[in-house]
Parts: sequence; structure tokens; C-alpha cells
Amino acid sequence: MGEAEPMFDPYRVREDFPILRRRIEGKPLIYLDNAATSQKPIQVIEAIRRFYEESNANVHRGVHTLSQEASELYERAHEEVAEFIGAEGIEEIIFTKNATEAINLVAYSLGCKGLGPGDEVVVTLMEHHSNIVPWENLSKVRGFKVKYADVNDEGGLDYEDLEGLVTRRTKIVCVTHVSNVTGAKNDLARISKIARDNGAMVLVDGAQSVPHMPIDVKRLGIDFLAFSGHKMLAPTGIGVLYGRREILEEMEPFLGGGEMIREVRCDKSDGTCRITYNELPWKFEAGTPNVSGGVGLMEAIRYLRGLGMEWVERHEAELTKYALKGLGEMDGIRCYGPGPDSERGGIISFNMDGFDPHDLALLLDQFGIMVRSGFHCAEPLHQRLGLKGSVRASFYVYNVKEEIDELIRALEEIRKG
Ligand code: C6P
Repeated sequence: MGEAEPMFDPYRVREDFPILRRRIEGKPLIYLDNAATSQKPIQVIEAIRRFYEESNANVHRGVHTLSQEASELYERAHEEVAEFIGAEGIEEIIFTKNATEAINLVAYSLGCKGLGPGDEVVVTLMEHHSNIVPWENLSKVRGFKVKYADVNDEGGLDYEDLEGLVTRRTKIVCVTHVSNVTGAKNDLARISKIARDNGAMVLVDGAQSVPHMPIDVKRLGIDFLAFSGHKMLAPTGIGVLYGRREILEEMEPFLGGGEMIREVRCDKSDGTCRITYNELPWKFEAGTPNVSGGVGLMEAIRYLRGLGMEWVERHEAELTKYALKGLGEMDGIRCYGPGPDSERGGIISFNMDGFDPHDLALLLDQFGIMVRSGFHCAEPLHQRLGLKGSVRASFYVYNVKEEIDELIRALEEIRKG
């Protein structure tokens, strides 16, 4: 009997990404900056073009054919996102600009109603700045306290420290699912239990997990999930906040304007204005939304579902193991984060002795290899690990082992000078 057909073929996937045909410095492009943003398949590019060529109109505002079509597409995009992450329905799916705006929406909405003096918010030292700065800024205005759960020397979450910090005063625990620096993956079921035992809500930053693995918000028992379309094959400018319906119904809108209201009645004689909000999710989507972004995100999700999220996860785990082994065998390279046999995402940060991270990234660029360097918007984690920065390689569906071989070959060449 012949070998079974592989279910997932990254070489076939590559053909869908026009940008991968580019050459940089005369060399084939090797794109290893997927944690910053992913490349886009032709299917997504075409879907956006089709929308503008055939159906472009504002949504929920016109009775004409184009507005009806655009509204249907936009609503269907919410439905497909809901299915993708196991939400109950579109009431739980709010489209935002990106993960950052999704987290800010929760922070500022809770800041309007629900967070004040005596309350606490628990975050972790491994958070991206977007899951720290909104809470810190708001705490100064609203008088609540932000506490930080520690990480261990490998950059993994210190669950005992977290458990000690979460108390009856804690209103919300805000954690990343996968670190954008070390790839460390947090145990959300364990975190949810700690929060729930203390009556706290859980917000998960899924920016580095939703694009890369199957996610079921109901099974994870979380209250909020924030993620960005641009890291999962969709265009920039579209992101998602999942929120549990009962909680969203109680929350105040973050932004006011058109679309998010049902009625605005102003009485000039007595100066009163009565505003009633629209139903979910539109209550949280003020103004003309990013309709083409929603269409692009829907197509990106169809593409990822076509590949199968289990296969996406398995492929990236294989690449990560392979890269960690290769880098681990090199002299003068230090990789951070959990070991190759741990549960982790496809993100590896490292340093090479004697090289500044930005210099190393620039040198790799001359080999056609795109990596990120610096703090990756996670300065507190770098401080905790005693690092002045790092170089980061991050993988996605179109990366192949040969590209990792090239990365290692380039690093060897740079090291030898
Ligand atoms: N991290 C990186 O290179 P936005 O910018 O809103 O799409 O995503 C913010 C964000 C939130 N959480 C995590 C864990 C993230 O990694 C990011 C984005 C990019 O690591 C750009 S700074």
C-alpha cells in the first residue's frame, strides 16, 4: 500500500501567497515575522477586490441592493468568526480595529461601569503592552489597582504567584494565551478556574493563538477573547472581541455614534437627551465599520478552516521543534522560552553572542530573511528575563524546514564574519 497523502502540504500552501515569489537582495524572500503580521493568500486579496468591484456600500444604513448585500456579507463574517471560535452567535462577536482596540474596549467599558477604588485587575509580566497600558492608564483615573503575576526564568507563567494574587477584590484576570516573545502557552483552563473561584472574569489575549490553533471559547470557559485579523491571513484594520453575551449586555459602549444606537431623542425645551443602544454586537460597533476588512477576515477563516486548524498547529509545532534543535546546536546562540517538548507556539526569540538584536536582524535581511528585533512590545518580560532585546523568528502555514536551514546557515555565516 502506498503512503497516505499528507493532509497538509506547506509547499502547496505557498503557491497561494503571491508575495512569497519576491526576491530580496537577489535571494528568495524568507518571511519569519509572522507574529508581527502574516502574509495574505490570493483568495483573501481576491475577496476584497470582489467586494469593492461588486458589492461596496455602507452597512445597515440603506434599503438599496448594494447596502443589503454589503450588510449580509458583513453579518456573515461575524457568523463565521463565531463558528471559528465556538461562540454562541454573532451577538458575542464585535469587530474592532485590532486586538489592541478589543482589549481597550473591555478596559474602558469596565472603567465606565464596574471598576473603581478597592477593585483589582491582575495581568502578567509576559503581556504585550496592549494588555498592560490600557489597564495602567485607566487605573490612574478610576482608582483601581493593577497587579502583575510573575513568570519563571524560562518565561513561563508562575501559576502559584498568580493564584496568590487573585482574590475576591479581583474583577478581571487578563492574560495572553501565547507569549509573542517566548511562544510560552498558558493553561487557560487552570487560569479560568483560579479566576472563577474568586468571582473574577477572564480576558484572554488571543493575538498569538487564534491564528495558529483550534480555539473553543466555551470549552476554555473564558469571558473575553481579543485577536487581530492581520495575524491570521486577513487584512490590517480588522480585529475581534469575543465577549460572553450576558456580560456584554451589561457593559457600557466604549464609543458613541451611528450604528450603535437604536434611538436618540433630544428635547430642546428641557435639555434632556434619551439614548437607547442598539442590540449586540452593533452596540459596540460605533460608526461605519471596516466592511471590506470583515469580508477579508471571513475569507481568511475559510482558508484556515480549509487547511484544518489541527494541521496548522501540528505543522508549526514541527517547525518550532526543528528550529529549536538547529539553533540549540549552534555556538553562541541563546534561545529563550520553554523547551522543544513543551506546549508552545511557533515563536522563538534568541540572541547571538556579540551581536545587538537590531544589527543581527539587519544582517539577516541581507540574506532575504525577515525577523523582528527589539522588545516586541513586551518590555516588562524582557526586563524580567534580564534582556536588552532579542531577535524573533515566528512561523506560519507557508513556512518550510528549508527556510529554517537557511536561517541557521545565515547565522553561521554572520557569526564567522
Ligand atoms: N504583536 C508583534 O510583533 P495589534 O497590534 O492590535 O494587532 O496586536 C497587538 C498584540 C496583542 N497581543 C499580543 C500577544 C501581540 O503579539 C500583539 C501584536 C506584534 O509581536 C506587533 S507589536
